[in-house]
Amino acid sequence: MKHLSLLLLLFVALMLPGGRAQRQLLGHPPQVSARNGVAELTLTAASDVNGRDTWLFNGRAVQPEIRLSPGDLLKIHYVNALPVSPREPCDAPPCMNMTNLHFHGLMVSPKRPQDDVLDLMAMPGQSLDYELRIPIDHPPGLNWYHTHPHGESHRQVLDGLSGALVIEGIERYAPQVRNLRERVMVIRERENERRDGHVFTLNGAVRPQVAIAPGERQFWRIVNASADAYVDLELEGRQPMQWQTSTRSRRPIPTL
Ligand SMILES: [Cu+2]
Repeated sequence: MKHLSLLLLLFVALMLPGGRAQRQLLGHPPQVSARNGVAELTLTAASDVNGRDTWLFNGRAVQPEIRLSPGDLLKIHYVNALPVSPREPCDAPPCMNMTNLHFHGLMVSPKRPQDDVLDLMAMPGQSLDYELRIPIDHPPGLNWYHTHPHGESHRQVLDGLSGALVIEGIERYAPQVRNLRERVMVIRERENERRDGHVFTLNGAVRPQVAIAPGERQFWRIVNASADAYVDLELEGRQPMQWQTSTRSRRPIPTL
């Protein structure tokens, strides 16, 4: 897919403007981390009550955040519970509601059972079992995972079938973030409810409020998980924000 990933390391020492109590606070998805070197989860693609594609994790419509360290093993049982007859259009008919996973940014094998987006494909009623070994020398940083069936991935990613995937260890390159409160922010371009326009969401909410104390510094990791939209980041308010890209071409920039 053609899309811009923003892999940013960002510090702020700002207060968001007041008077926004009506806004939803930024939420965070459940995290999946490794135990004894293995992170394991079951993810299900399904159709929600409005006919849109969604992921189910532990019975909830939510996109888990996966956190791994170099050397860890990631095991995902990916279930395609989408209806045989799609309820949404796709880019390249005939739409068959097939699905799979791509691990955007990870330096892992493109062969099954790892990041194989060409041969690994689940039709409705089928499932896939991924096993990815994170190389011991894998760069730390924020990556993401999303579906990648050609012709249908645009619709699925627009519906939000994507999540953040963090490789731990960034503090080795940027020790300043070691004790900061960290927030992972996933920007998604979504279709609005009327299906006549698009809107950006941050961790699933439209323009949520981020709690931060006066003078506090936080470590924000931001990824653009849109299907094909670019984003121009701006923090609402009067003061400028300081930010720095932490990775480029999947390599950390040790300049913070
Ligand atoms: Cu991608």
